[in-house]
Amino acid sequence: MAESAKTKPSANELAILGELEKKVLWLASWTIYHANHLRENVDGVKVGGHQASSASLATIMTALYFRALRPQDRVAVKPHASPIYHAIQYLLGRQSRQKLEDFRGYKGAQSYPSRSKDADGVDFSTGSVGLGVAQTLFSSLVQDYVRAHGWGLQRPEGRMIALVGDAELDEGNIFEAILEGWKQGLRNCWWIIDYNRQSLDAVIREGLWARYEALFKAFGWDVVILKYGALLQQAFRERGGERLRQWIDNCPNQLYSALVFQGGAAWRRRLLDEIGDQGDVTRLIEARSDEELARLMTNLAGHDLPSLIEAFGKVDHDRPICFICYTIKGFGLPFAGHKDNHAGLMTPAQSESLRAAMNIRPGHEWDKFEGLAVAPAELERFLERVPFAAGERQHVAARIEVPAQLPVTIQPLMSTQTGFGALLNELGRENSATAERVVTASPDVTVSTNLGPWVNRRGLFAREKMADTFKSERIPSTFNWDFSPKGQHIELGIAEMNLFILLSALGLSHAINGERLIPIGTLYDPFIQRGLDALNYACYQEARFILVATPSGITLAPEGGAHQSIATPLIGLAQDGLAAFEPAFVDELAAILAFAFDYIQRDAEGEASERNWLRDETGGSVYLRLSTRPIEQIKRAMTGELRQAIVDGAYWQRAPGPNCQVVVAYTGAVVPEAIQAVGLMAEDRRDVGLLAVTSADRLNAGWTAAQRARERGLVHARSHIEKLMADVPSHCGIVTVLDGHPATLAWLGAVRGHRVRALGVEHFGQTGSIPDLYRHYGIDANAIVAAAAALTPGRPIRHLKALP
Ligand SMILES: Cc1ncc(C[n+]2csc(CCOP(=O)(O)OP(=O)(O)O)c2C)c(N)n1
Ligand SMILES: [Mg+2]
Repeated sequence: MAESAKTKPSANELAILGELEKKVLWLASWTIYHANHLRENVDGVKVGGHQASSASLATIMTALYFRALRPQDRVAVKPHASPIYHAIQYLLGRQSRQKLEDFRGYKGAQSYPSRSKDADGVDFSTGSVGLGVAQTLFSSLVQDYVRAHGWGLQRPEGRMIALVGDAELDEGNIFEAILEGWKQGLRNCWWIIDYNRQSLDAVIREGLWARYEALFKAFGWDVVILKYGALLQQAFRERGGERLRQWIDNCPNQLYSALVFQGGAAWRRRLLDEIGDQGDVTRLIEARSDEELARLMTNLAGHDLPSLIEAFGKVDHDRPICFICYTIKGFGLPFAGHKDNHAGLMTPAQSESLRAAMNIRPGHEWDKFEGLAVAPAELERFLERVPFAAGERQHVAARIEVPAQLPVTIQPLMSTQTGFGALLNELGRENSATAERVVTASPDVTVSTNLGPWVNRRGLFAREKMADTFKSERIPSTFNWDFSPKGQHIELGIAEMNLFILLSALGLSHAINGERLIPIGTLYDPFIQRGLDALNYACYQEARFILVATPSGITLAPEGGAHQSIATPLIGLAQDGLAAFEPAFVDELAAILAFAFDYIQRDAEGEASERNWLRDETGGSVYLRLSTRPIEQIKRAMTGELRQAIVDGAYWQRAPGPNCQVVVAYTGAVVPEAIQAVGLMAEDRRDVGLLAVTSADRLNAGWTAAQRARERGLVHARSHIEKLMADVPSHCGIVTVLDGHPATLAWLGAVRGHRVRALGVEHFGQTGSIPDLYRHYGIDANAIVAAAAALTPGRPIRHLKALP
């Protein structure tokens, strides 16, 4: 058995870890050097950012991965430490040499650790700084959620750990997360700050550690400051040592960095100059060679294995901890400490001398144990017993059975937002597997996005019970706000970033906790843009969730321009990993939601299916753009065929006749205007068609994929939209309309070469009534008719009024 992380390491183990630390630094450096100097580099682009930044974390990651981490722990590694991560996985037999040789190249190890693109078990992707850090916090909350519901208790509780660059803490989303973590009773979360006092551009401000310390403590975290390594601590105990400690404690970051870069002789000059006393202090300095002095003065705790091992090993509680580890950016490399070192790359000569110092023979650079002082067999034995490597990194969770159809009572006049509330309310009544696994979350817009009825039924989640005082005081209220460990709604503060990162964590529960959830997050549509990078991040790491964004567009008329979204349909179209829908009717929404419950659980590899050319087998997350506008509902039977067409993205609400002159293609809440316009044109244009587009995103994706398939020789490939448009005569014009940016549907004309006039909203909204605003922005029935008249020859359309 591996020695427990809690026990003190033996001298032998320390010796082995020291050798591994050297090897990790070498392999990471060689990987970067190889990618820049040796691999055929066709585009001539050199990479910076990795070398110095990686070296900063080599010791900390050695201490963690080879000793402190347990199989159940999950880690977000600072983006630029990717080569260190891959080197460690290589030593553990979880990464191939080929991938290292191809680092940053096609199909090679990724520049920044990636759950989806790397093959060596990355727990959390990182890249956009700050997001991976917050992801660990929310993953801890999700672990608590899962266990509080009685799932996954057979597995030990893991720690969620982030390796954080000090400049990364400038990202506001981190602070939003800390505040939310405090509210939710965060546990089992470690943030290890690589306090190298350098960012990308330069050396950072003095004394930040004290701000961090105060801040983390204010939110209930333990703070552990790891500043000086064993050598320095020993020196401080010598005569004159106290004076040395005072000097180094007061040394400005810039000067310290500069001296690190300059080396032993510079340290000696400076120290003798400033604190030399011809007595104890001078003796302390002069007793050391230049090399020894440099080693002493750079012996920060973040590069001192025994200090790190001790600090990590002695944690015996589940409170969140922030470790502030003093490090040196580029430690062990020629440009250590230099303020410009972020993009620093070793020259051939520098690499050569590092190779010589590491005892590595030319041609043996990739050999795992080359140049190490411990016998390979002993290293092998050690690596085989590393606790971290004992478990599966990615769990596989069973699929949750979901119903093919969702019950809902459709009122004659109803908005999609009300429909959403009604659908979840119905679901909340049930005792089904689906209902059990649904978890909702909202950043202070639970009630205003219509989650209230669901929350009344299923309760709010908290690790500790908290009753609704209004209820116990018998004050009438529409909403029951009881918290308990069994609750199924996570109420967040207003920060939308937190919503998306929480969805990312909930949506990876199947892989991280081995327990699948069906996460549904709600927010106002315009505020997607507030959290967009976090949404992109969640999609990039293949988290699975349903995002319900409502209200949307200028249809939110009296609320005005600050709350009216314009660009979000384009986000829906362009965001990878997210299938976007904008239904107009509640029966469409019911079909889409049932599809979404299934779709978010799919993760089969596979090519696009030949039915609609969408990669439906691979699944993804779902975005529903909903509206508060009550719409007269159509009474119709939901056939299997209609259901499929809704999910594929469009259907003919009124099929175009053989001599069709105009097609109106609409999306979402503008359906009454589209229907009215078709009626107004009926006498003056032949066979007008009305195309209901429920997902511009999926229509577009299927069309693109089918074209690509044809170009590759699959001549019969046809996408859903191509099939729908097959019989529309070429002289026909298409007017597209939605409450959002017109480009969302403008591409429809390119499918079969029809002329298009795309209506939508391009400029900021304002207050008004729906008719006022639809008229002003040109998406009312009259504007549709005017567009059709301009697009298609024929007699004047009688009902057309002059445009405002
Ligand atoms: C959101 C975002 N903005 C900017 C960057 C570019 N960038 C990468 S690393 C970095 C700063 C690095 O400083 P630090 O976190 O202290 O890490 P170190 O390089 O010191 O290891 C920046 C600005 C990024 N990756 N993500
Ligand atoms: Mg830094």
